[in-house]
Amino acid sequence: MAVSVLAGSVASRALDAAAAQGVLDPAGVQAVRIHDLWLITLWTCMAVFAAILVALMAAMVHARRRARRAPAAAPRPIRAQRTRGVVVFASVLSATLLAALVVLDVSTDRALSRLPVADALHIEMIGSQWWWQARYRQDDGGPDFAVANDLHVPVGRPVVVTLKSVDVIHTFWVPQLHGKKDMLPGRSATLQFRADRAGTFRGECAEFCGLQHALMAFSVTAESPERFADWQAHQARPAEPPPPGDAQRGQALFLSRSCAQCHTVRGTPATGTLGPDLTHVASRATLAAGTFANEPGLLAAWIVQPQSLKAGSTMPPSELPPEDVRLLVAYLGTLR
Ligand code: HEC
Ligand SMILES: [Cu+2]
Repeated sequence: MAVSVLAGSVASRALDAAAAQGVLDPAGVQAVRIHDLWLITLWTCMAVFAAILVALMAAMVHARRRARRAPAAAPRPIRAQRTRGVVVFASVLSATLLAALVVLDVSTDRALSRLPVADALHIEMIGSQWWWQARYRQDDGGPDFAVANDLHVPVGRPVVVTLKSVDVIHTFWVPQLHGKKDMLPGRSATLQFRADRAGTFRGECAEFCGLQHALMAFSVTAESPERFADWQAHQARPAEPPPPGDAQRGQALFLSRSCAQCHTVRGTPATGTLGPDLTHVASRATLAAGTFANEPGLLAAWIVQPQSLKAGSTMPPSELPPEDVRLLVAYLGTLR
């Protein structure tokens, strides 16, 4: 109970603290284009709305004045003709503005798909209820590696993301980098983006996908090519063997319990694939798709009863004595 009360307050804030998400603050070429289109549409619609209000006011004032002057006078033919002229002009103007917006819309769409992708970084993003797996393909021949919910990309280099889903329809969306793209089970789609400035950008699933759709977030950290190369080299490495003591006993527990059947820790016999790759889990700022901050107390609560922090999560609760949970937390904490 205490844990579930706590969950409510940590859940919504965990990833907010680590990453920003704002459609009005684009950080990549494509997001800038989408933002521009949105601004043009907004200002056009506002101008049209204002013009309509002014015309409406004028008509009302006019009608009042006329009623006061000659209550029962029939409209004169000359006035009817002028009215027709105004209506025709307004209709043509509306049609022209709408057509112009359609043209801008189509040309923005075209420009979005024309990002040059030579020398792109390739990431395969797989959506599951309710978390993300990102598999990095290393072009220098290094081994592929997977991370969960925590992507890093180099600033200025295009990224090609292959989108897949293992269960239902999810939608990949990082508003500051690009628009939305669906992830359909049994199919794959691609999306290209380029981050043009450093920062951590929040992404989220934008298609209702079940109970924890709201707690299916991830982050994209754009950093200098050098820092990215360091990150990539680190993530690609297998886990260091834990130091003797609590961590080592925790590892033995991890491998003998159900954990290893669902989770992979590269460099150990744990090769499960139903849950996130935990090889470098301690390097992530948040856990369970942005649900809570990665700190020992919450991690322990998660291991005992994942549903207390994220109702419906597909990781089962474990009936472990507190001492075992403490050892597991000690071990996971060494997976930097
Ligand atoms: C039936 C498969 C299954 C078992 C067994 C299992 N897990 Fe998980 N685990 C998952 C799934 C699925 C997730 C992702 C849940 C989510 O984000 O909603 C997860 C998430 C996690 C995370 C958060 C990882 C991240 O980066 O967000 C940790 C840590 C974790 N599990 C540890 C454990 C430990 C320790 C055990 C053993 C006591 C264990 N798991 C047993 C499936 C499993
Ligand atoms: Cu989803």
